[in-house]
Amino acid sequence: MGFLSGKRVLIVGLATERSIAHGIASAMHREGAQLAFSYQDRFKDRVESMAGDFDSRLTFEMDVASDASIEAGFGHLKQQWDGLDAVVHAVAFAPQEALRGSLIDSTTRENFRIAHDISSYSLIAIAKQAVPLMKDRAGALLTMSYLGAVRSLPSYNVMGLAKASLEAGVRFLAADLGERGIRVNGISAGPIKTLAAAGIGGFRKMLSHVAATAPIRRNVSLEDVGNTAAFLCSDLSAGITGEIVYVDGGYSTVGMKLPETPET
Ligand code: 0WE
Repeated sequence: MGFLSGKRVLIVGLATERSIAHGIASAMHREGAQLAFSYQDRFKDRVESMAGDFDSRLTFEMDVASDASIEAGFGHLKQQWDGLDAVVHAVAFAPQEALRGSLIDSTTRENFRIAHDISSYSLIAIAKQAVPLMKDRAGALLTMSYLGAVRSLPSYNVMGLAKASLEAGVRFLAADLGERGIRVNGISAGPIKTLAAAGIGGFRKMLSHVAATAPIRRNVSLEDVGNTAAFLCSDLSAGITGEIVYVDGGYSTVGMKLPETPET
């Protein structure tokens, strides 16, 4: 029996087989969870097919930028499920032009608004709909963050500010929802080559720098993140809430590393 058997989990943010949401779905399916998936309109066919691989036929369109669409999505979910145990929020977006050059040059009032709306507010908007369905069910909310929330990094720019806001949201939601038995956590993953990362200049160099520097001397995999996500949505983590768990091979814990030089 898997450690998520009998749990009903909604996954928001599946787009391709390289999505972090796909790694999370695989681990949760392996541990016996029943899965539902929301998708962005353009990924409908792909998500329906991937859902099938996880024995799920519960898929629906949901645009996290629209309250009406989130309401409609949960309306659809409620027709099939009378309750919900966990939601995985694996969605982020900033306009492409915000993710290059310097913060001051690339950030506008509008791309700041969009980044914070899609990447941070959407967790709260989803929580509003999910919480009533978690009544009497030891619920869990999980989101995805990145080191740029707490450190400056090249090009991540306004997404760093949005992730800082998202991480604060995890703590405030955890405080709000704890008395209802709902836990709220985030995973701060090391860089992974997803569709969202594909268009980013210098991404390959970032991956090789992290692999060379991190204590585990490799990049993290979708499986690494998926296993931690499954744990954080399960009763195995009943004592953990308001937390950001780093799944980065220890990269963020290193203060300095010298290049490998042969000993003489
Ligand atoms: O959070 C992310 C990616 C988020 C993301 C990616 C895109 C690319 C396409 C948000 N919005 C967009 N908008 C687009 O138009 N990561 C942690 C991956 C990532 O993104 C970076 C990184 C890393 C790592 C952007 C710049 C520098 C490093």
